[in-house]
Amino acid sequence: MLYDKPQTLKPPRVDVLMVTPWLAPIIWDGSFNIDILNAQFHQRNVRVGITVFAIKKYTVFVKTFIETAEQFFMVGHKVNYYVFTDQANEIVNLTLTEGRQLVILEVPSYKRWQEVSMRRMEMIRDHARQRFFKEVDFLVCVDVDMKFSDSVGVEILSDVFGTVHPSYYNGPRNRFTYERRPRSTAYIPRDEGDFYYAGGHFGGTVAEVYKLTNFCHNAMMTDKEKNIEAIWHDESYVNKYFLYHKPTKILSPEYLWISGYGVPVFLRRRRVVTLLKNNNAIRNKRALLNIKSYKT
Ligand code: 4GW
Ligand code: MN
Repeated sequence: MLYDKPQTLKPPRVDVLMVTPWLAPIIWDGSFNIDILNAQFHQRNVRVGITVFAIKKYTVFVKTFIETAEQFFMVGHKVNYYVFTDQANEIVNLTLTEGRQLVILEVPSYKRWQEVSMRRMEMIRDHARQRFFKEVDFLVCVDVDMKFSDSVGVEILSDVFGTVHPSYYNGPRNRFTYERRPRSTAYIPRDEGDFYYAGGHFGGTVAEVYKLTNFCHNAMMTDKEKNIEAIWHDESYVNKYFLYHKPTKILSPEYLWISGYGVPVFLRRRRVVTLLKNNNAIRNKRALLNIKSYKT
């Protein structure tokens, strides 16, 4: 394989941070050569699982999610889609590329939406232990209300990775929306914190994702007994975990961008974008969800 030699005295980019103080790479366009990485991961015959939850009305997001993942997510590698849902019959049957399969996992629903979101940790943990470790090497855990719009490949894979939240990539740490009540296990003091990580995109090896989800679930249960729930639910516990168990790779906001935020110059690609939800239709109990109520 022919490619340009890396240059010791010439970093490919100087407009963004490309490595953390604990030497974890931060993944931006221009910071990696995907051909080299693909060759390395093909040699290892890597298998990737992507977990996504479609509970209650969120089943409506699955089609776009999988269709765009077929186009952009880990193209050329083995992929298992793990769709956790309370309504298996609502999941559309899509034709997938060779080497890729859809696994539907029936799970319970919860009454409060905060709990729907938070219980993902327990369910990922339990399935990691029961089956994921036999079937895949890495897990990528994402929200379902998003679509892929540019390539997301093996450059994201590492022992344990998190994603910089698109709303807080540039602020001071004391303004991050960490949990600030010392009573909560998710508490982070104002003078600590590296990044504000998004709850909607993290991953790693099955063993590391097991540790992360187990920590978060246990922390939530401790708080539940104390009648306290962290301000941003599962995201607050992910941030606490990553403060004291540093990620080995960090994804830039290219990997989770909010449609409607515009495109700052440093953002050369938008690989994953959130969908604009019609929050009334999707969140209102009585409203019948119209398939056109979200924009792609
Ligand atoms: C308010 O009424 C709701 S419902 C907030 C989240 C809800 C929800 C979330 C749901 O009813 N069903 C569901 O499957 N989820 C899952 O949790 C889904 O995978 C979703 O992407 C994830 C996080 O919720 P979210 O995407 O609505 O959270 P944000 O707006 O912070 O991205
Ligand atoms: Mn979301």
